[in-house]
Amino acid sequence: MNLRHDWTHDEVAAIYNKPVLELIYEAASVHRQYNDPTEVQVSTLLSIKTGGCPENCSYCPQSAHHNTSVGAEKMLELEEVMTKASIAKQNGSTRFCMGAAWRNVKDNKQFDKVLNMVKGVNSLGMEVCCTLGMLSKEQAIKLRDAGLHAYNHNLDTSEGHYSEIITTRTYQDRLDTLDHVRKTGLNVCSGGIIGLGESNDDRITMLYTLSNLPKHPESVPVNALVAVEGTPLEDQERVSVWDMVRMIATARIMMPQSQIRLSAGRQEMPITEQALCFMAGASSIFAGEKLLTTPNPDVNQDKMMFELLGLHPMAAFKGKKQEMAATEF
Ligand code: SAM
Ligand code: DTB
Ligand code: SF4
Repeated sequence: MNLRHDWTHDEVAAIYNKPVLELIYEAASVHRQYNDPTEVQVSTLLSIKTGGCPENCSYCPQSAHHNTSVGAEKMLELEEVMTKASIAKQNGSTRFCMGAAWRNVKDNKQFDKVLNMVKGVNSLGMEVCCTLGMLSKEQAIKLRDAGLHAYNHNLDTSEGHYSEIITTRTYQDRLDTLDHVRKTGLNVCSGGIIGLGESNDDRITMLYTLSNLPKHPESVPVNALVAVEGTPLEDQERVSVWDMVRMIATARIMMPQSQIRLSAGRQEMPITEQALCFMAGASSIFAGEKLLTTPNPDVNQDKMMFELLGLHPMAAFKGKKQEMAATEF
């Protein structure tokens, strides 16, 4: 089916601003045309290198610029990562995403260690994802050859709002890394955060940018800000479920074959709110009691929610088939 890469800003705004129940209905219909709405891709996150990050992202508890309870830690050892990945697999996750609080990847021993972790987790039959900051094409190739399935690198907000949130890098830096990842043949995971003080127009512009990339990101995380004490955004109000629903539904309509991931913020959301997000086209979650550094619902809570809502976890590498179809743009 036809995937569009020529959405106009006005079209996106018209979708985002529809009466919310109409928007949910439309997104739910599109979701059913392209995907099995009872399947949810379950991914587990692990912070393999926590804290002390030189970047000044104002939402992030791991930035060395902010005084939070998250300190700089040493990189995890391979053994610990393998144990965590096996547990995640036993608990129904088919994707394992390793995060490092780095500005960018450097060609050093630490990167060699990450490459070994990628090999190890890949050997468990899980989809391996990494989020390590900026990346060159050569580094992306090394990750791909080690068995990486996807690379996460979020645009986070609109280009216009970016400098209000981060000043240690530019939006173009972000787009360049996404280009390196895409050209290497890796799957792209890229989305954003709402609740940073951005306007609706910033949200619309971010979705416009994501959907007009040469190929839609295979996964699009929609994070609600987790306001962490000690960060400049500590006093931001919790985002309303209707804002999450509008983001998810608009992303679903514009990028119908992508996994739209209901990401950070679930800890504060009752099942009724999460159900609205699934209805609006969310098709993936992060599972496990911790995201990178902040709490998330535990696996038993999610098992209960899946039972209640009639959802079930998606098999690994199912997205692969969808990607083949998605190349016909
Ligand atoms: N350092 C790498 C980078 O920034 O690309 C990778 C790790 S970074 C923590 C990954 C993503 O986590 C960020 O792009 C951001 O979208 C999300 N994130 C970080 N702190 C968050 C928070 N407090 N609330 C919601 N999302 C957050
Ligand atoms: C994404 O978009 N959200 C995840 C993952 N990609 C790496 C990270 C959320 C982090 C929330 C704050 C924390 O736990 O430190
Ligand atoms: Fe560093 Fe990533 Fe956090 Fe920004 S979001 S401070 S780059 S860990």
